[in-house]
Amino acid sequence: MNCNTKIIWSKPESLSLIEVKFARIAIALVYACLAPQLPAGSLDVTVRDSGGALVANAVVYAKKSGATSARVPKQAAIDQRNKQFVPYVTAVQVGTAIWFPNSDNIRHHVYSLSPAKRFELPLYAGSPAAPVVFDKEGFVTLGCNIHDWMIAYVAVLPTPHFSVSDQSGRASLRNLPAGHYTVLVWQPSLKGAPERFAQVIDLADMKKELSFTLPLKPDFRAQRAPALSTGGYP
Ligand SMILES: [Cu+2]
Repeated sequence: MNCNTKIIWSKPESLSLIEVKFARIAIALVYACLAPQLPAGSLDVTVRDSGGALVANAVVYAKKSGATSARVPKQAAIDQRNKQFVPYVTAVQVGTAIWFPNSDNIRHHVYSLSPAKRFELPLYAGSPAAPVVFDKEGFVTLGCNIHDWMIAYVAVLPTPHFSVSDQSGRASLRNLPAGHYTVLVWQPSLKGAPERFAQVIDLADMKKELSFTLPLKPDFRAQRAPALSTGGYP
């Protein structure tokens, strides 16, 4: 915002309605420029399982106390490549539209039976005509009707502050306005609800580090498609 806006004031009785409107906008801009800027903090989180191993694909999200986050229309994409969803875990804010492009040269049939978002995109190639809007908080499991091993997850969150942990179990949240936060972690293999392991922090203009240790179920995911020679699917 340009804070160098100059207001040329004249006697109120000489102002037309349009001039009054402009003067009001200019005053509002000056107030916005003078409003105290809340300092922003950052949060680095490490996620481990009960055995101490670093955990990837964990969704770390922070809910600010007393704040209802504005829903800013956003978009995301989950690709289908080599008969796998990419990425495996996607985190979005409630209201996000997700595209499901199919980069394979075969057709896929994407669906979800999860209460937070039930939908299906019947057999298709290329990109569907429209994205799917995830309009309800929750954790959504995606599958493909043709390829049973294809699975992916969408964490639909009530906050714009989130990150997914990498292979080193690290997730970073940046530019968090100062305040109290409840920090939660969800992972597809998590035993129990994220609230069970929540941590409350007070974040000011600083960098904070947190670690979470979560009980996880064994991950029996098939890592690749069965070979055609062994009677697999096309
Ligand atoms: Cu498929």
